[in-house]
Formats: sequence, C-alpha cells, structure tokens
Amino acid sequence: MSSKKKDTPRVTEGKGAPGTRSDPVGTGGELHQTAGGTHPVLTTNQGTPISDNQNSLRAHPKGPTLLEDFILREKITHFDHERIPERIVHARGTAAHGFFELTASLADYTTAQILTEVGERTPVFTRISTVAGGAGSVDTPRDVRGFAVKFYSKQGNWDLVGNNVPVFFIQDAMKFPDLVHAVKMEPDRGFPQSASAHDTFWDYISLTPESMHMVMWIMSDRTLPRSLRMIEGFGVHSFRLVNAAGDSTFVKFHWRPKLGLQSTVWDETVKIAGADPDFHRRDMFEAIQSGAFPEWELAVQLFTEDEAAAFPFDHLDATKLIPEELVPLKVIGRMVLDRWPDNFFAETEQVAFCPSHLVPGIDFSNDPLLQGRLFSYLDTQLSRLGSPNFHQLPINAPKCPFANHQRDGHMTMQRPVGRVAYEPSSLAPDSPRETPQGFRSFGAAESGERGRVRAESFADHYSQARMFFRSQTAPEQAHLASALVFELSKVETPHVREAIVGHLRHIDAALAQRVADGLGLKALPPAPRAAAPILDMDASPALQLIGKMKHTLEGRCVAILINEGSDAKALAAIKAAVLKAGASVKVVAPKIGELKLSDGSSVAVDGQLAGTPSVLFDAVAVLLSDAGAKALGREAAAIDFVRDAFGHLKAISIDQGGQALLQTAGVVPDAGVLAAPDTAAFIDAAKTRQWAREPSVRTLA
Ligand code: HDD
Repeated sequence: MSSKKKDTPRVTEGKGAPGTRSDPVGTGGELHQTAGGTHPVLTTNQGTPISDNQNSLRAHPKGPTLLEDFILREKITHFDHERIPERIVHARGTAAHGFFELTASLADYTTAQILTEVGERTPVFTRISTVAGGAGSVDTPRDVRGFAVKFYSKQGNWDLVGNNVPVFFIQDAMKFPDLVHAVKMEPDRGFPQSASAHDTFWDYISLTPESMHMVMWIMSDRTLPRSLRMIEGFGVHSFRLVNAAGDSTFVKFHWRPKLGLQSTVWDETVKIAGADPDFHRRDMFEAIQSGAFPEWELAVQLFTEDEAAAFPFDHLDATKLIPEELVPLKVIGRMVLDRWPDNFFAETEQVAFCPSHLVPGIDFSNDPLLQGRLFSYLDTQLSRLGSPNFHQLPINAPKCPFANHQRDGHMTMQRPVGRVAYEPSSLAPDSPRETPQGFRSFGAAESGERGRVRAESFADHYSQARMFFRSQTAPEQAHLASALVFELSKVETPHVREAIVGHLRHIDAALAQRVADGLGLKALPPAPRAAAPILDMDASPALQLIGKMKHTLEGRCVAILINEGSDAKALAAIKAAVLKAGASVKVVAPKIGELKLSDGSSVAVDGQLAGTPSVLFDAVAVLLSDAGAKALGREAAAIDFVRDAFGHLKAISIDQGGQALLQTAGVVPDAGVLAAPDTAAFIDAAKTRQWAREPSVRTLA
C-alpha cells in the first residue's frame, strides 16, 4: 500500500489552548512561538502534545476511523460529559463577583464579624435567577427572581439564599415538590416552559389558600423586572442574631437596589422575550463591563421575641411579611457587583448555595419552610455536583482557612499530609481542633407535643394578601387584575378558574369582580371557608413598586432612531443630554455601519432597526429627514418601533420627521411625546413611565 501522506489534508495551525487563567490545575504544556505569538502547546489531559486537532486517525484518507485514536476518544468522551444536572428550580441564572461593605455595626446583636466590622469589605458572589424555566429558557417570563448571595467571610461562608419577593407560596417544606411539579411543564405534554399560566399550577394554587399572599406578588409587576439591577432581594425567613452574651434578636434581611425598582409592562415583556432572550443577562454584563456596577443596600428589620408575639401574624410563617411601617428598616451596608465571572460553567453553574451555610453569631429560626430548606440544598448539591467535595471547587471554597478531618471521596483535590485524620488526637498537636469561638446554636427553649401539625397562628391566609393589594397604586392594581385574567384565561378547566376567583373575594371584592368580568363569568363563584378571621391591616406604601421607582434615568438606555440625512445637531443634543443623565445611548437605523447626517458628518450605528426594537429601551427619540420619514413609513419595524414605544408608556422625543412617522403609525402625541429641541423636558419624562397614557392604549381589568 503506497503512502498517500502528501494528499491528506492537514490543518495544523495552533489555535491556542483553552484559557487556563484561573485553573489551579492548569493544562501545562511548554510555550511555543508562532506567527500568532507565544502560546501554550495543545496537549491531551495527560500532557501529551497534540500535532493535529482537526483530523481523527484513519486507516487511510477514505477509510474507517481507528479505535486506537486515544486523542479523539479522550476529547469526545470529555465533551459527552460536559453537562451536569441543571438545578431543579432556579436553573437559569446570572451571577457576578463583588463585595459587601458594612456601614453600620450590629455588634449589640451579633458576634458575626461580617456584621460588626464597619468598613470591612467581604468578597461576594451573587446569582440572580428565574425559578420555573430550564437553564436555556428566556430571561423575562413572569416569575419570581432568586437572589442568592455567597459572602466569603473571615469566619466562613454565609449564604443568604432569598428571592425578590419577601414571602413564599407555602408554609411547610413538605409541600415544595408538589408546588414545583405543579408550576413546571406538565409531565404528559412537556409544556409550558417557564410559565405559570396553565392548569396544573392554578389547580394546585386553588387548593392551597396559604399561597394567596404570594399570588398577589407574582401577579404584580415585581415579577416583570426591567433589569436585575432594579429588583429588591429578601432573605424571606426570620433568622436570629446572637450576641456575645448569648442573647438572640430576630432579623429579616432586605436588599434595596441603588437604581430603584423598575418593571416592564406585560406586552413589552412578551416582546422582549423574542427580541432578546438574554435581556437581563446582557444588561448585567454590559453594566459591569462599562463600570456602572450594580449596587444594593443591605437593610435589616430587628425585633425581639416579645415584639413578635404582639404582631397580628406569625413571623415564622413564610407567607407573611413584616410591614416596614411596623418594624422599620435599618440600613447596615452595601453590596457592589464589580466583576463578571471568567467562566460561566466554573462559577455561575457550579456555585452551590445552601441556606445551611452560616457563620457564628447568626442562627436559624423555627420557620418550618426554612427548616426543610436546610436539608434540601446540601442534598441537591450532592446530586448536581456529584461529590461531597463540592466545597473544594474554587467558586465554593471559603476564602478563609478551613480544616477538618473529613477525607477522600469522589474527585477530592486536597492532599492532606500526616497520619492523623481524627480528633481528639495527641499524635499531631498541630492538627485542627475545636474553638470556643466556633458556631453555637442558640439555646432556644422548646416545649409541646410532637406531631405533623400546622400552628394555628399560621391559619390566616388572606389578611396580608388584602394588605398588599390595597397598598398598590391604581395602575399597579390594574396590572395585577389583568395578569390574573391573562393567567386564568390560559387555564382550560372552568372549576379551577372559578375557585381562584372565589379566593379573590376574600382579598378584595372589587378585584374578584374585575377578574370575573375579565374571564366572562356570569356570576361570582362562592368564596371558600376562611380558616381565620380576615383583618383589615393598615396599607403599607412600602409595598408599591411605582411608589418606589426613583425619578432617574441612571443605568437606563435610550434609543435614537435615525436614517440617512437625520439632523446632526438634534442627535448630538439628545445624546449629550442622555449621557449627562447617567444613561447610555444606542443609535438605531435601517442599516448598521456608518450613516451620513444632515451636515455631511457620519455617525456609527449601534443597532439595525429590524433586530433592535424599542422594547429594549427605556425611552426613544425619532429624528428623521422628510425623505427618511417617508422611507421608514413603509417599514413595519419602524412603525412597530414607535407604536410599541408609545404603547409601553415611554417618553418619545421627535423632530418633524419623527412626527411624520408617528402619524403614519397612527400614534396621536400626548404629554409624553416631546419636541426634539427640548431635551430637558424629554429627559424628565424619560425618568418614569407615562402612566396617564395607559388607559388610552389598552383595556385593563
Ligand atoms: Fe429554594 C434553589 C430561593 C424554598 C429547594 N432556592 C434556590 C435558589 C434560590 C432559592 C435563590 C437558587 C440558588 C442559586 O442561585 O443557585 N427557595 C428560595 C427561597 C425559598 C425557597 C427564597 C423560600 C423562602 N427551596 C425552597 C424550599 C425547598 C427549596 C422549601 C425544598 C424543601 N431551592 C431548593 C433546591 C435548589 C433551590 C432544590 C435548586 C438548586 C439548588 O437548590 O441549588 O434545593
């Protein structure tokens, strides 16, 4: 057989080894010099240099591939095992590194150094997630957002694993698998992905009155965030702080975004899902890369056992919140996220949060939901990461020294030395031992009979739901009622729809009527029996979203739609005003590349019109020449651009050409549509939504 070596196509240019910057093991390999610069040699996982990474070993150029090709088999085998089980809930998430800085000491309440050493900066890794969808689902379904923070404190890792909603669906962890099965895609058909608008979810909810308060939150605009940088976070449960004298104080944790709260409107949310499925992840990435670091205040509510006893609800019930008007928030620190992960899998995917990761000076409460969580997360990490050594992964390892006598196991990275792997020992005086400063559980007195029971103090399921609904502004109430109509209109089983409306009657009669009307019900269904008297609690304005929006454009993004020949001066003026207000600008035009303006100068275009709709922005300007307006009047994307901006209650700045496009689109300008020269008025209007416009553009329940 003659050698055909010279005919065999070969591609051998070095492409560089995978990045190994933060890899403690490294991939080794000597450095080689090529035309492209110095780079590591590509090797197998055993360090054998590879001469051809493009062609497998074949018997001859047109022959079978040989089993002998250990390089191919190693590469494909590793590839086949690239995925680990995604999280059963909260699978889709976005995370970043940063720091927590304490600004006020809680030394009277706790020995936890992270809460007593003012000015100390503790590294954090924070992951924000949706709950119901898979890892590849879109960023913007109507869903709760997980808000998990890992503090790498000097006394060990503390994980505060919360949500952007301060209450939860259920009171007992026993119910969690059923809740999750009900909201996830239905098992026979495999849909819907990442949506609660289907029969099984609402069937479960209709039979779970304790979820009614949470239902108010998830149907509110809180679950349609504009940006992950604009959500609040809550530890949800009561925890305990324990001081040096051993005294305990209850505490609730709150994260408050520096940029204020902001949401999208439902129609906009639906369209964003198509325009940019990674809307929130990209937003966070771009903010961090540009140096506009997301920031939150950490605040606490502190209260004693006696104060808790006087609340008209049980604070150990995770379906209840403590109104800020009852126990005010005390700001104690801030968190800044200033570094995007180097590698999504190694960090965002492999990070393992557990509410049981706690430091001395903080302790759990008897909230039965929290107690169940203390088991679940460790168990899930064992299954997801496949080894009790998951704490050795760089993203999970404490940044303080840690040492014990646990040993071996699947994929351990540690190489302990010496013969002593137990405690107490006398053979190795320098081996790890207990310390009086170590973690101590609070000595809470417990009494009563054991049993599978729900405390009577957990029986009121409607008072706080009512308080939440009645605390909202009129547009928020209308959005909430419309969300219920939307969700229930997707439910095919009439008795499920009716059962939910029955529950709503206990919350607010007018709300029940609005939803019943929206669903075309002829009569109001009966309300179920309430297990406890329903209270009229004082309204809590702190529960509003619109009320807590900041009048600011900081951290937002404004689009300027232009075409060939647009007014250079007007463009420059709006750009300058937007940047001055702390927002970013994107120029959108029918084509990307460079565009000639009215004065002959050119401008770089950031987004092509068809792929950059106005739903991606907080406000828009439309600056067009007469010819430009005429041309865009025949473009569906341009018509949708202005119609949607108007329909989504955004401020719009227009010149004469912009006005012509609005007219072609059938948009009748109102107070939120401003003439282009007046940049100040536009910026002011852009700092909020034009809520007064809403009744003119859509019928809400
Ligand atoms: Fe949970 C993940 C938040 C109740 C069981 N949960 C998970 C994450 C967050 C929360 C933010 C994602 C963490 C990350 O980014 O990796 N969960 C909550 C909150 C709850 C709650 C605020 C109620 C107050 N969870 C809850 C219960 C159970 C679980 C009652 C089980 C008894 N949660 C899990 C889990 C997950 C999880 C199955 C999936 C992935 C993971 O843990 O790491 O163990």
